[in-house]
Amino acid sequence: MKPVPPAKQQALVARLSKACGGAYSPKERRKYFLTGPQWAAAYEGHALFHAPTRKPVGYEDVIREYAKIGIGHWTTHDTDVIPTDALGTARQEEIVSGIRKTLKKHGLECSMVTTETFHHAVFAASPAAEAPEVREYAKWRLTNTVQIGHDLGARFAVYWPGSLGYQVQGAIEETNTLRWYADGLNAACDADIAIARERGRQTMKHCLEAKPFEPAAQILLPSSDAMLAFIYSGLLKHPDMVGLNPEYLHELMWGAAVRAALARALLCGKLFHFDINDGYPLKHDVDIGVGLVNPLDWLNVLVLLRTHGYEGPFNLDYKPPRTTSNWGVFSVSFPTAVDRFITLWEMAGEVAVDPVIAQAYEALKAGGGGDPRDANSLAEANKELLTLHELIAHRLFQILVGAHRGRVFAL
Ligand code: GLT
Ligand code: MN
Ligand code: MN
Repeated sequence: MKPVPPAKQQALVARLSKACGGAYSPKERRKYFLTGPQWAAAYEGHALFHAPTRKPVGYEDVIREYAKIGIGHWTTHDTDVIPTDALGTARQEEIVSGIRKTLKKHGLECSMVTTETFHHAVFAASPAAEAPEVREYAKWRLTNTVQIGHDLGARFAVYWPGSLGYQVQGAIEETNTLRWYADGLNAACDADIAIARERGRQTMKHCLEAKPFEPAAQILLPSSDAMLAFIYSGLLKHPDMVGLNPEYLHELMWGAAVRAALARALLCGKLFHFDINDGYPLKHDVDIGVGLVNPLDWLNVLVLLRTHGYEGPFNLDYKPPRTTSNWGVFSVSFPTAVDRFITLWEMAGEVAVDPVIAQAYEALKAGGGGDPRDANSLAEANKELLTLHELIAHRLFQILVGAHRGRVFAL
């Protein structure tokens, strides 16, 4: 094949993407509580060893393109859209009102706001730094974001603590740092209560997001479980307002069974929000599109969430790869991520009503009898029944590849 000239490349990608088929309509996509981050679509492909490969994209473009795709909700950091120096000024109000108009024009809602407490040099020692003035500033940033959230009608606020940790041992005293971090959250919840009362709105759900590595060498709240312990530590003034925003990859990164991590959050009633993406265990935060690495695991995760009636947002917190163009971000990356999610969600529904799986679970729960005081008799009584575990896993694989609907491979 001859080289494909740049002017013909979009048409080629569009043709092949159409040939893939299986796309849901924007109307169908809007039925799901899928939320699109400003920062995900605007990610320019840069990293420590990477120069940007894409041009900057503003919120007008992101919101318009999300609307076309059928992503009904938008999420943002304060500084994704408001320059740090303009925070809290009249310029902030102008920008927020511009966002409100753009959302309305395209029929989108802002579901979540979050504060950037990790990028700016002021947060080099984290938002819970030793210097009281830095912590004062961090508190102000969090409360300002809560106000922006109310201005935009958001129901969720997310907190990723960034550099809450250390590079060198002994540099910080962990208990102090955690207390100071809690002070920031307490200020945000207090502000929320006051603003909600004043405006006759509901308070927001405040969601902590853990990541085990990055950007510090050691992280003080590295997992969702650590955050649950923090919520129940007695340091929070309003623990009922605070829950979790687990991210699929952040749990996988430390080697967790993501489904088990989510189950623990569900049991505590703290699964408020969920960042969806994919990646690899024990690697850095590659934020690959949902379902591209671990589709079987994803199917299992969604079975759990469907079973427990999770109704919170699914936030598309991934990074379109550096190899995808600005055009590709909205024509290929986001629509295909959304469609993989919907397909997996539908498949999870099929698992829930699958007769083979249902009968296997039922039989396993009935058990094989035996004498509860005799280990050998119990093992013997359940021996054949337990083969069902492997059969269930095979059935899930069949559902993943469509074999349960009669798809065959050269039988
Ligand atoms: C940062 C992090 C994400 C979080 C964002 C929310 S910040 O990009 O890597 O996983 O969800 O603040
Ligand atoms: Mn995330
Ligand atoms: Mn991530």
